[in-house]
Amino acid sequence: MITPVKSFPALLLRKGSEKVLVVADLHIGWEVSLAEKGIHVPSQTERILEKMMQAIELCRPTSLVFLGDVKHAVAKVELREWKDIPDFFETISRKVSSIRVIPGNHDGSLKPLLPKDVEILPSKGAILWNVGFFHGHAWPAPELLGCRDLVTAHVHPMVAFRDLMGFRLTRQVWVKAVCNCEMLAEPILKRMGVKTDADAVASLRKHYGVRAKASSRFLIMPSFNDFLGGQTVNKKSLSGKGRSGTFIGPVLRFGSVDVDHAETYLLDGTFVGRIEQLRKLS
Ligand SMILES: [Mn+2]
Repeated sequence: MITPVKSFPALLLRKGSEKVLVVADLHIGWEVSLAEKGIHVPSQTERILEKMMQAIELCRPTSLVFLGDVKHAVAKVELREWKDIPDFFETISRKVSSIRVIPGNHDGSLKPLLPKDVEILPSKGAILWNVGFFHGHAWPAPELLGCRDLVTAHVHPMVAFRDLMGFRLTRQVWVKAVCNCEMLAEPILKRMGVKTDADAVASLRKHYGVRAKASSRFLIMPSFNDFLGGQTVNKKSLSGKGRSGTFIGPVLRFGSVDVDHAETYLLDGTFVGRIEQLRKLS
């Protein structure tokens, strides 16, 4: 069973006595990269850690999964991250029995910053209890196309509203959509260097033993770090067939996710509306 944690950008998976807490897009060190541009924001690491401890306190998970972009600097390691990231993981590792990381596009050279017992899973994603998790910056592994539930991040989804005065309000949201995984068989096999027959779905079954689902539930997680910008999912320019190309991440760009009918929810669980309806308000 997967449930969003009320008022937190976090997901809880339960199976028997085991509980896995999933969070994404912490972007630790984001403010350091701003400082280089002359913009000074106090370090957010303390705040993120505090919020993380609150979520752990509330859910009491047995393990944690980070769904990508733990840190911010893409390839190199910023001086500050050398201290912040190990400290962060040392503190939370005392509260759970295991920590796993599915790397995102910002997680180059993350490994040396993590305690030894933190497991790094493939960046193509992983299946935990039949739920497929991948960060979203790259194509997922072929195996994930057979999952009834897919969870991704990377977009830092938000909705925007404009009032009569022209004031713009943005809020972080969960996006719940339907994904046609059959459509993804061809580009993913191609990416894997597998020659496909006319029927990519059949090729996927032949080469990987995976039956692609025609309608999987597709959940996009809000970023755990609320100090970041994100993609406004109800932007007018992201509407219409063939326009999904402006979404970030190959799966969303490919048009296999029904964005128009996707539902958005605030962190407290309030249903905001379907993306299609919300476009007139952006
Ligand atoms: Mn990302």
